[in-house]
Amino acid sequence: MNQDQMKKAAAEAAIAYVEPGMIVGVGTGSTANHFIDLLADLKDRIDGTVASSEASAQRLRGHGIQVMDLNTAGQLPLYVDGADESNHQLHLIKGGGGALTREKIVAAASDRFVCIADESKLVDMLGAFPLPVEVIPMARALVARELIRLGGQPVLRDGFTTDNGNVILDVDNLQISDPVAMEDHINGIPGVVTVGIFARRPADVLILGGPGGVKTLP
Ligand code: ABF
Repeated sequence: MNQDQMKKAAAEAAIAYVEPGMIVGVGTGSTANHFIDLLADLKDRIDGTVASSEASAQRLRGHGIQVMDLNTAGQLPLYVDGADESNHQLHLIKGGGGALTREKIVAAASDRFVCIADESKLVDMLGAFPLPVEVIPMARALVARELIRLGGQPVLRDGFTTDNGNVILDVDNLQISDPVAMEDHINGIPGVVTVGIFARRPADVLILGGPGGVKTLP
């Protein structure tokens, strides 16, 4: 079973959380794309979706699935999305796909956040994956200096603009031993829109696809 097959297996398992009449929050990335493609079979049984990126919105609409504005949808019962890393407390690193801000918004608006990933994403300590930080363009250098003071090595994601018109710094070399504290600290830097640590609002369920099938945490 290759990595993509493991991602698909996790997405298939997440479909079980979709109930008739739901408005479903939908994430971004290749694992979320498997979920979107599977959701197409249920499009007449759900009331719609809220997408965490323009890319996911386009994919959903391509299947004929209704995409709603979050302000119209209100509180959501379910959000399904991938991640770049998860620790055993279901604190996540997200944003490799550049959609971290809207992902964090939709996760915050959801009663249950089901994270889907291949087993390689489960780590003991977050930080091997470069931490994405969405930044207001004028504050790029200011934020970079503060991240360096934290021990990080920030790199501007070249040629990338987020759906919100901002830039992303990918920060290497951070030892994220206390994800909540690091999330709060980076969030407090003027010019930071979103840090890709999902610890204040972790996943509620983590479904990991592996060679022997799927494993669900906790
Ligand atoms: C998205 O899923 C991003 O937050 C994260 O970077 C990405 C993981 O990508 P993939 O599912 O392609 O491994 O939610």
